[in-house]
Amino acid sequence: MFNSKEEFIQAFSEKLRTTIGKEVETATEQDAYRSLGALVKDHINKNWLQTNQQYEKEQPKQVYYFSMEFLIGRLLGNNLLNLQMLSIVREGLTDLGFSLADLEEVENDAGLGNGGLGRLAACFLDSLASVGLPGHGHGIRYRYGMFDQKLIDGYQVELPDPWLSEPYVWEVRRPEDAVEVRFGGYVDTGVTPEGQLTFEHKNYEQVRAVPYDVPVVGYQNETVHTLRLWSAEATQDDTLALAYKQSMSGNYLTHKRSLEETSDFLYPDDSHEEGKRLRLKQEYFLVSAGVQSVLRSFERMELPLSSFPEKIALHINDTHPVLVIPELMRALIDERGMSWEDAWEITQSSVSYTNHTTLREALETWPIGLVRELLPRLYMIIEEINERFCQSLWKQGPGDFDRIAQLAIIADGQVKMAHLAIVGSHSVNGVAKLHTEILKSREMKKFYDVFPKRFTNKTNGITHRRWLVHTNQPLADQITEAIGDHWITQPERLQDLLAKKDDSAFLDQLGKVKQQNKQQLAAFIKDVTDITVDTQSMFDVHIKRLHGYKRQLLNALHIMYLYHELKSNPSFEMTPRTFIFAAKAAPSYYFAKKVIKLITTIADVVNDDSDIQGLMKVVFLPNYSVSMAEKIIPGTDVSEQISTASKEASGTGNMKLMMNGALTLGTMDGANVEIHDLVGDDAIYTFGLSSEEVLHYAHHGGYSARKVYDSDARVRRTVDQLVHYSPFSKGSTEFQDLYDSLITYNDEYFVLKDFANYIATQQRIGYDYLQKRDWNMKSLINIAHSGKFASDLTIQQYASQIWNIQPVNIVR
Ligand code: 26V
Repeated sequence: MFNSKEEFIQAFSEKLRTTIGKEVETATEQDAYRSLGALVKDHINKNWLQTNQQYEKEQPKQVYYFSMEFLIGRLLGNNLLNLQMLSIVREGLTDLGFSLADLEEVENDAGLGNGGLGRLAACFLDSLASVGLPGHGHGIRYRYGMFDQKLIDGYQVELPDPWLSEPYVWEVRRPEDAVEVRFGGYVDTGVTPEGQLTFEHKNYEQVRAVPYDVPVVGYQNETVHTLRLWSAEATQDDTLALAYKQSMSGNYLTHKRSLEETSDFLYPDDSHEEGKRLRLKQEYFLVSAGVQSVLRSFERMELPLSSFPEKIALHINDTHPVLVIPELMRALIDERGMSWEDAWEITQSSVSYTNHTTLREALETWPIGLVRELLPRLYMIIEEINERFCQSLWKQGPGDFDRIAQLAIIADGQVKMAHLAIVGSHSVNGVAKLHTEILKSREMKKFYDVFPKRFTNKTNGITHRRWLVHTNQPLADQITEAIGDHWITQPERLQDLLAKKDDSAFLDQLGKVKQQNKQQLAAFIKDVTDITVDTQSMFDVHIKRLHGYKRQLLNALHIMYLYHELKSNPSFEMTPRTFIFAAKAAPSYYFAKKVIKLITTIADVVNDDSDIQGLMKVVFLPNYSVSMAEKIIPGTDVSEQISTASKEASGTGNMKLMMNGALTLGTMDGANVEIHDLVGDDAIYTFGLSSEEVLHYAHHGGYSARKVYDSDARVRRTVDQLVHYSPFSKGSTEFQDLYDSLITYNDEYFVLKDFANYIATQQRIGYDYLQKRDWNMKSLINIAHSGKFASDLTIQQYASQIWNIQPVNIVR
């Protein structure tokens, strides 16, 4: 480590010479970024090696977190923070004429995820390393991550995200740990002379899985864990290559491409399960490579297989990696000669599963034919698991065919991945209290009745180091000045801030920090969109994936309503507002894309209208990403968390915004409920139907959007602007389908039902915003309670209640 700025400058200049072959004077920002990355990596490597050696020697139980998504974003700043190198590096670079902030911008975001589920995985890895709990990630090294979103004429257009176009400084390719993954072919069943069944997989196609390891650096400890990202390559089988050359000449390249294609793209849709063959191939690719790799490290310990669950926990992030269950069974039975019963015992006691959604259309099911064709041996194993499970159900309730049909893993021509996950694991958890209750009492009730002890809640969390210490340094400094820095390693200590609740000077300062952050955000907005916003106005922020249930449409309709009032009602009073949106829509999600077009249209109309100047601006920031979130969140006043109650499993943006002093305007959904319980009625703005009411309507009917439309003039006036001649529709049919979704198709997400309530709550929040001292006090109450949502705490609950792993102190 560097003890001084001078030492750093010397090491950095030397790195520039040895890696890039340049002197500081001629180095570009790209050069400087790469040398700095390499320098930081040198330091990481020592701890990485040490961590691995100590784990090999002490053999603690370790968790492997399997996830199709790790939305890690940029690593430079976070790694510097965790290595305690931030200030020396910042100052040294400044002396050399570089700015650390600018170098951070050089790094491409690793956008290997869609949204909350992928970001959660990244936060969990950070926390595991930072609290010293032995745990690593297994994921896919997609050649193209989440698509780049461009706006053309206000419409979303998707472009590929070539994040690997520059060398990725953090990864290490480890060809020596490559494994083969097999697809297709058929299974030859035989019997040994001793009467044991054998299964031989034949005529398969083989893909080589090569791991690229990314270090996960703990906060100011010596721990460095591994995020192992698998990349697909054509197998290095020379005989295959030769055969192709001789018999089918040109086809070898096509064949090679088709194998490598496996890890090309992240599927950018997290709302509609499509049953695509390549997606299933990706899932098995991750699972098979990961399970082989875990078994290799286990076998290096030279312990009996029966102790596998004492040394290893396998966690699956949603059902996407659920094939871990049959794959481990296959490895134990076919390749290690174990009995079904023993293999089942090991598998079930090692695997645990998190459910992240109750939306029917997002639940994974795969057509039997596809699974059987692509994964013939795994299909046999799934059939056997299903058979045995259905038999056990029969024993509990003979003759209850309905129940068995509803719980079966294979039914209606489909393999139901959630059923496989519940049956094949020892733990099923939801991601917020409300979500877990809905799983237990409704969506998974029948399973809960069979396995009551298996279900638990683990409310999501976020790493406060990235989302507060790193991205909001002014606020972090103010907190530390007031209560010391213990909160950085013990986030629940943020509660000590409550002592400052009535301290005017402190509250004042909190307001100043927010103001400073808003100015930075305004500069960013200007830079990206050329829109000038008023930093004295209330910054109202709605940032997340675009989904019907997240109700960006409700927010948009409210802006249309305000605009109409401002234009037509001279006595209408309103706190000046800046509405900020950022959201990507799945490329095939027609409705979501229309909502983007509506928001960008509203922005064009409102921002151009001289009557409205000083009162309202609307901004849609294109290409939302982790690094963009880091810029928006510190400057937010109001956090929009307005999902249809019962639909948002947890939310994590709500936690990040709260932690940065924004007040939540939200429904009683997901973790909003827990935010409400913590901060109390006065420091959150809740509105709308309860989850019970929504679920009641969903099951029993009785909601008529048209009745709301007919009876509420404000609803009618606003909704009509979508289709009648208005500044937004300009007489076109552009928004006819949005209108139809509300009126003709009865408003699936209860937008109109909650509209009046939303207007009233927005009015109240606008008024309260002007009471600066009170507002700052509410902001402080939110920050003080946000430590509850630090992922360090969440991960400790997973560790003690699900994985049974203990912390290890790495010493150098
Ligand atoms: C589903 C699918 C299905 C089609 C293929 C691609 C794909 C990719 C992801 C998903 C999962 C959607 C579930 C999800 O992201 N849930 C979110 O999880 C967050 C972390 O627990 C939680 O905060 C959000 O409320 C929840 O919506």
